[in-house]
Amino acid sequence: MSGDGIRCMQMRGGSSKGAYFLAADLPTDSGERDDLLLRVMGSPDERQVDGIGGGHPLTSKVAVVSPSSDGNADVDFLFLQVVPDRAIVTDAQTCGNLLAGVGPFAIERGLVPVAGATTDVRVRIVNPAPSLVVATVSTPDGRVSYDGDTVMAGTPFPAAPVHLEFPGDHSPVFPTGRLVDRFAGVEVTCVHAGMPVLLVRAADLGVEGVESPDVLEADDGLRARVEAIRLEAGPAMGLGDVRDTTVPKITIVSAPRHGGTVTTRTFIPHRVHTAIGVLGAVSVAAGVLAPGTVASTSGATGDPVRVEHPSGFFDVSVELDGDGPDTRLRRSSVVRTARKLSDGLVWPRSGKAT
Ligand code: NQM
Repeated sequence: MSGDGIRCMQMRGGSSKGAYFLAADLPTDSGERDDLLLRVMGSPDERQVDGIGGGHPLTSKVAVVSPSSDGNADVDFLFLQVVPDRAIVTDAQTCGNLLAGVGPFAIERGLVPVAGATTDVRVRIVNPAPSLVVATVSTPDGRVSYDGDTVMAGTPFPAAPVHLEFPGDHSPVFPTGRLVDRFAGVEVTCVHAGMPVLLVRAADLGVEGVESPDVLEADDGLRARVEAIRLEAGPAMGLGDVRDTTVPKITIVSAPRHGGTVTTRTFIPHRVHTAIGVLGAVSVAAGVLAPGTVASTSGATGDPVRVEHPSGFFDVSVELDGDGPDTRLRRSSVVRTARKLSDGLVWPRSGKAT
């Protein structure tokens, strides 16, 4: 810590935005850390007006980065979702969008040396379960470059690419051991290829599947059905009572409209994503590729699966092993961009968050 301020870098990671900290700059006690982060971000308050959170789950995210004790990784990445309007900080999920900023942040903070025109940063995703990813960062002049031509739906301006390669841990991608379950009277595929996601056909929820996030969020009946499905599916996926957690997500699937593989609208889980999460998209892609799910698309290949979403599309490269309920993830990769927005000190409001 420095004075009363805390060292913090704000970055756009993929189509999301968050506060990046070195673990050494935060309290080691997780309760104290979470209380501090609520005050830094301005929660609990829908607008987060007294903090640096953006008043939406996609702009109220925290990355905590530290040197890794795992010989296969350079840094550890702990992701924390700070809920805007409630005093909740949850480590129940990771975030592939914030992950896109972890490599650049690790280089900027001197945790990983620049290796050449690009630098590979081996990241160990800590939560909810450890996994490895290699982030290839653009470092042309001995430092991180954020400038480039890579265009990514969900963010309006081009930037330098960050290539994310997930080796896959060969864990089963259908956590209930079935390709289709029935929850709250609706056929659902529960899939987990980095993010627990429930796939539901748009027609089974009485929607087209191309509605805007605002329209879907305003549909109280739909929201109630989605939540009823989620509450039944959570325990079946081994996630326990999911009333107060941000997983599983629910992705409404329907036929592609723009030449892609599938159309998606994703509840995360109460607001509707303006695009789609990274690992959320990888999970959707796994569900699309495996035959027999509610999202299976005949003829789809994993190179890439083009996931259409409210602001464009997201290409995911996926390879699966095995078949049926025993399908496993061999590898996946995506390209994202990230950008440093500010670097300095943040001042949390004083007192306790709750
Ligand atoms: O699925 C939002 C995001 C995410 C998560 C969410 C993400 C991922 O877009 O890997 O990136 O689903 O809560 O930031």
